[in-house]
Amino acid sequence: MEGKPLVLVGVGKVGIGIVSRIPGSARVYVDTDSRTLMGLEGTTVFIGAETGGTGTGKAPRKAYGMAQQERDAIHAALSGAEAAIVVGAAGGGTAAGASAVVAECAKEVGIAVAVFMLEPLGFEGQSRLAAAKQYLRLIEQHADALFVLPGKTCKEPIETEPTLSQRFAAIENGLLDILHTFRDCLDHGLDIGDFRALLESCGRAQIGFGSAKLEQGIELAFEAACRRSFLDIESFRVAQGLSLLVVAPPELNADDLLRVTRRLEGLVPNASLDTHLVAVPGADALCRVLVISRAIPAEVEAPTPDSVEQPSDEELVLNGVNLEVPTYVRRARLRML
Ligand SMILES: Nc1nc2c(ncn2[C@@H]2O[C@H](COP(=O)(O)OP(=O)(O)OP(=O)(O)O)[C@@H](O)[C@H]2O)c(=O)[nH]1
Ligand SMILES: [Mg+2]
Repeated sequence: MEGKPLVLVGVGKVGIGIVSRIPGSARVYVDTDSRTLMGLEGTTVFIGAETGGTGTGKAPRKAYGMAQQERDAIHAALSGAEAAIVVGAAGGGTAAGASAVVAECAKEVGIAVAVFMLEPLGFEGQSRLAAAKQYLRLIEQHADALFVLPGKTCKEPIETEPTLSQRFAAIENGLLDILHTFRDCLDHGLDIGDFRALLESCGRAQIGFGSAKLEQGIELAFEAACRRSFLDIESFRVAQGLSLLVVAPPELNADDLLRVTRRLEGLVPNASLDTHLVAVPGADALCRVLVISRAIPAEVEAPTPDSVEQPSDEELVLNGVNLEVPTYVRRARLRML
């Protein structure tokens, strides 16, 4: 595992495409399709011999069975790491079916494991969504942390309907920001033990990423994490805990950080907040913030295009703080006081 404590695991074509864009990490690629495994830097695990190496044709059950046959290879690819982050698109047969097996194998070799699954988009149909949800429940049984990323993020332009490729790019870039930040946290001093403990406390969770220049202040990055990403701040209400990860230059103003943590604590008086600060030197470095809503009930899912309702002009006001309203949250007529 190249001596790296964190291993990124791409499962299926989309998961592999995303993980292959995070250089500097230990990477494992799992697929039933032999073509997507060609020319990758990292460890490949081919699980598709039974279907002739041509994928599953969107059949998670087949992928689940084939991954079970390759458990030894999956164990071998993961062993040596301390934590794994598994990435895939739940609308794909391979990602939906094999990710649960990968998560189970990770636990068997003693690794903390988080799974990031992209939800199918609304137009892919109810049966695809239902199959994805079924396998997400299976993944949840094995993974320490499960982040289901909605098919829409607020990074899309609000005034125009995005094209399909813009929508995919927004989702992928949002996830890449999160994965880069995790990697940088570990590369710059976050204890792997703390990272493991964080993942192990997540359960079903949501995550938001925001960034701002040092001179703009950490609060701006925090607000962006709450309004422009995969985080529905309604989940704060039901989360059993919140985590704040801050990656910033050492010149970060301590009072500004205190103000952010006070704001978060004010938002969730009944949930515990744990904060991790990682200082990264660099004159032009950004302040980056990850906000994680931990241990939320499964029924509080991040909104998807399917759940989008009539647009409304309501503003989101939380404990007197206007966080601006993400498009999808506004459309879901969310109002929190
Ligand atoms: N982010 C992103 N998602 C995509 C893209 N194309 C398709 N998707 C989504 O990904 C799902 C398909 O995932 P894949 O990774 O191709 O499937 P797979 O895991 O390889 O599974 P198989 O069905 O066995 O090929 C679709 O249901 C879409 O929701 C893309 O370019 N980017
Ligand atoms: Mg495929």
